[in-house]
Amino acid sequence: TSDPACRIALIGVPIEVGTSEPGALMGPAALRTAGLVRALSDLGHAVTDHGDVVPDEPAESRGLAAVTAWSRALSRAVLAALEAGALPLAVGGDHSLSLGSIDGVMRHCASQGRPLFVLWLDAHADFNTPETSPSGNVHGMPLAALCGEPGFPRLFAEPAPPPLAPSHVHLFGLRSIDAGERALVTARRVGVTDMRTIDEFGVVAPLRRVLDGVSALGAHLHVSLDIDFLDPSIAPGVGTTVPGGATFREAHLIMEMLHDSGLVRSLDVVELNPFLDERGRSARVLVELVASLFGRRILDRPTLPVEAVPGD
Ligand code: EXY
Ligand code: MN
Ligand code: MN
Ligand code: MN
Repeated sequence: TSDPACRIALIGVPIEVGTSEPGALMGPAALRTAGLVRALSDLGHAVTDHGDVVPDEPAESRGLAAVTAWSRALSRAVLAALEAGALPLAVGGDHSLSLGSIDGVMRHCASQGRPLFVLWLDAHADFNTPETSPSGNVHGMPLAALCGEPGFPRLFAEPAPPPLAPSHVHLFGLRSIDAGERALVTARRVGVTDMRTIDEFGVVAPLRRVLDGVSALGAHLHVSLDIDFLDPSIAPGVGTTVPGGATFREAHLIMEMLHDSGLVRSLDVVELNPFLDERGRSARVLVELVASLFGRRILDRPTLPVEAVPGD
């Protein structure tokens, strides 16, 4: 997203069957109401709002079968956007939508012979399997499924792309992980920058290392932004808040660094629950963060190099 203007395919995904807290299905509408399209077009981008995805079969109650109906339809929409040269922006809806968005991205990258790297901005690891999950909620499982862990029958349309390499996944902002997924994240050597690391080193050095790795790989960078990555004091509109999240400026700095890297080729914005929000506050924070990722700056001139900052 470093080029001054890009073509953005906005895809609404009003899914909430991956969670047990109703309300995330209103997420896409809330983000549109909060001015997402206008914020991006004001930056010079060509935004096409493709409306909301319709699941392949009528969504059953909850669980994997219901999520599969959504993710297969979303995968096709994301793949079509990438093949048309646009940057897919999938807005949810709960985090199980990433099964569809990243499946579509994986198919595109496989056709291009290009590695994929996933940056997962989230308080959680989302690396549970149906066996390890304490809740049975699929929104806590997408990365395990995408990385090929057993227990997810017929999730992806055949022929399924090769699974995501766990070493090409980086969890950023982690502060809540279950025992079963902790064992998997460790065993599979998934990249992690948890909140303790951010407390000690800030966001810049850890994120710079991740981006240098993505650049060295020549990879397509997919960013999956779960609103619960933010501290609940700035984004209360989510069903899975965890205290001690990223501050407003830490989150903007991450978005600005992602923009400046020019590596981001697809994006999910997930888990906004307007039913739990306060007068659209969280929706507006998300729109501002997405605008920073797509190039909104405080000043137009480039940031002064540190040595140029007048010292004493
Ligand atoms: N780890 C818990 C579970 O699997 O149920 C909580 C998961 C929350 C998932 C949200 C989307 O990030
Ligand atoms: Mn998540
Ligand atoms: Mn989360
Ligand atoms: Mn590799």
